Amino acid sequence: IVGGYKTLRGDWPWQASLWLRSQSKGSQPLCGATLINSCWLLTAAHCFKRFGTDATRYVVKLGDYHTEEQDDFERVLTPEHVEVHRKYSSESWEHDVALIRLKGAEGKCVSFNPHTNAACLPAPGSKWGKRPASCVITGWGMSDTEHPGMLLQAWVPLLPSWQCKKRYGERFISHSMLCAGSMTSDLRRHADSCQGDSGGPLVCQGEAGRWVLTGVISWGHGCGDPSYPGVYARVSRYLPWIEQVTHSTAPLQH
Ligand code: 4AZ
Repeated sequence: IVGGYKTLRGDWPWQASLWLRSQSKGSQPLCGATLINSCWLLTAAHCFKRFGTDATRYVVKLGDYHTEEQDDFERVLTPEHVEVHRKYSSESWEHDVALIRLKGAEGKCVSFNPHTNAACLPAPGSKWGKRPASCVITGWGMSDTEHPGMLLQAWVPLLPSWQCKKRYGERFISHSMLCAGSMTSDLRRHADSCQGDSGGPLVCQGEAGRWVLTGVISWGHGCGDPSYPGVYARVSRYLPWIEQVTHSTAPLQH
């Protein structure tokens, strides 16, 4: 996160991180992820591009705040299954979403506490009105602040698609993507997601102050450049897919 601020412990209880399991060097951080219920996390498909979708190669951390320190509520869990969207394209970055299932009995994998809780998914058919929504991105990715290892946050405005297409080109921004970030250059520090934040949440505050998982941090040209906003997978487009995968009664396989 660039142009952001440090969070407070427990502020974003759905924030998770995906690590590559490694015997020799300890685990290696790969991506952010978002807890969407007790057993499932939503992340980016491209997080599995390098090391594949064998769930046993990864670990998921929940309730974490400081990556370098042992936090009281931090939990390290082993995923049971990784489901990358069938139509994900590493060329176009289209459908950059994946689901991770945690180990545990049906519907009960992790218990919630003040530091671990699920984010709300958008209501089916819901759309943000004309008003710009207040949205926040969070992550442990590259930053320009002096808080190494701490979870950072930044407020980013959602942008109309045409504005984003004007910068990246019409054919690169699909209906399943959304763009966020300030495009004016009068701000001292531009808020944006960056390398290492991918897969993590863009949450927007809806009615009654509810935080809704609206985007999955996906891609962008550089970080914090006002000419190139961050691009996110539009979660509302994936509700049927999320429903289908998380409610599948078929036995899960690796
Ligand atoms: C990345 O490399 C990445 N500024 C994620 C988000 C953005 C750029 C790069 C958006 O994972």
